[in-house]
Amino acid sequence: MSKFLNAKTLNICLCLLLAVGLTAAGCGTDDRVGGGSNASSDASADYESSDASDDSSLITVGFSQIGAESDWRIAESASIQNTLTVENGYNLIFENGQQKQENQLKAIREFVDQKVDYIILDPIVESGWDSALEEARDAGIPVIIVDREVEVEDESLYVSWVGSDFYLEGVRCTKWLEAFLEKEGYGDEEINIVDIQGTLGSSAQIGRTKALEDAIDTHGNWNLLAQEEADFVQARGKEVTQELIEKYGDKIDVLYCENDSEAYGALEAIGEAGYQAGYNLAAGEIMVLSFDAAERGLTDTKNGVIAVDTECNPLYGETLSSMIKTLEKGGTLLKTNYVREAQFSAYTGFSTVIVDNVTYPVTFLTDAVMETREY
Ligand code: GYE
Repeated sequence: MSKFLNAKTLNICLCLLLAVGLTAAGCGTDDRVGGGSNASSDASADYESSDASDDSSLITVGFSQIGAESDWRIAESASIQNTLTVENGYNLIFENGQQKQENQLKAIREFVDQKVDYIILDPIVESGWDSALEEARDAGIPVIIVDREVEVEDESLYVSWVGSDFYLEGVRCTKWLEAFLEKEGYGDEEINIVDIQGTLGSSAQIGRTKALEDAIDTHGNWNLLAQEEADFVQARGKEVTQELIEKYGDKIDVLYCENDSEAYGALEAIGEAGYQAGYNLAAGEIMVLSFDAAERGLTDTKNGVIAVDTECNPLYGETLSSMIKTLEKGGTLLKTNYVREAQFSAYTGFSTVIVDNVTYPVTFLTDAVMETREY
């Protein structure tokens, strides 16, 4: 953005979608800030693998989790571990994949050997699951996919998927950026954007990256300076941002971080390099965009150092429990279930973004809003 270079040198509502009654926090509104208990303390739960108990009246569920790479992931694990409890009628076997698909494949095979009643899989990447899921299907074990998606030849390998529309999240973010630039008179300026990507091949990365690339294609004045993978991890987010600042320095206008943890790292790197994160592009501030809306991400958003945080909701515990209960009663689930999500900013210039003729709220972040958050 030439003009700025100088300055810088200075909740899909699941209840609608599942065929037999489900509950999901936030149903009925796109803005999930309205209710629920504060689950942030759940994040202290133990995420180590756990073993099956012998009580045969319990429903045994094997959950293959990706790892613990981000606040989001920790909140998701806590939600599932705190819901699929013995008191609620479950015997949960939790396997932490430590960020490796091979560990997740091994976990699925172990669940099959253990003859669990259900398998829940949160897949690190989309491809490579066919044979392990075939083994589960051959053993008659229903598989529910959560959060990220799988790309399989035969869709009957899993019963149902519930997760986010990652492309829509990305589009909501880029629409916010477009509206901001327009509103602040930067609409015709050159805008240099850097994409700090999540784990390559994961649904969250694929959808969010594609949304940015599509927006860049339709905005002649938006330039994609670089795309670097940071694996959804804070430390990598920091390293990658340091390298990018060294390489592009004053040129960077916008950092599109594909999750909050990367944004935390990016903010550290920005500060250490002597830059400021914020909205004032003309004064040389770097605008940080993020996804997840975890507690710290929203605090940073309230303070204006993350410009907009597009929610990705990790609280799947109740939803998964409802899905399993539906299957237990002989009910059926829709194959594809999107959760509804919100978007947050401390910028007051506008309060909605429009995507494909649908109007989505952008929630102005206040302390009162923060208090209603569950993760
Ligand atoms: O955005 C990120 C996490 O798959 C939606 O994975 C999830 C993503 C989330 O590590 O923080």
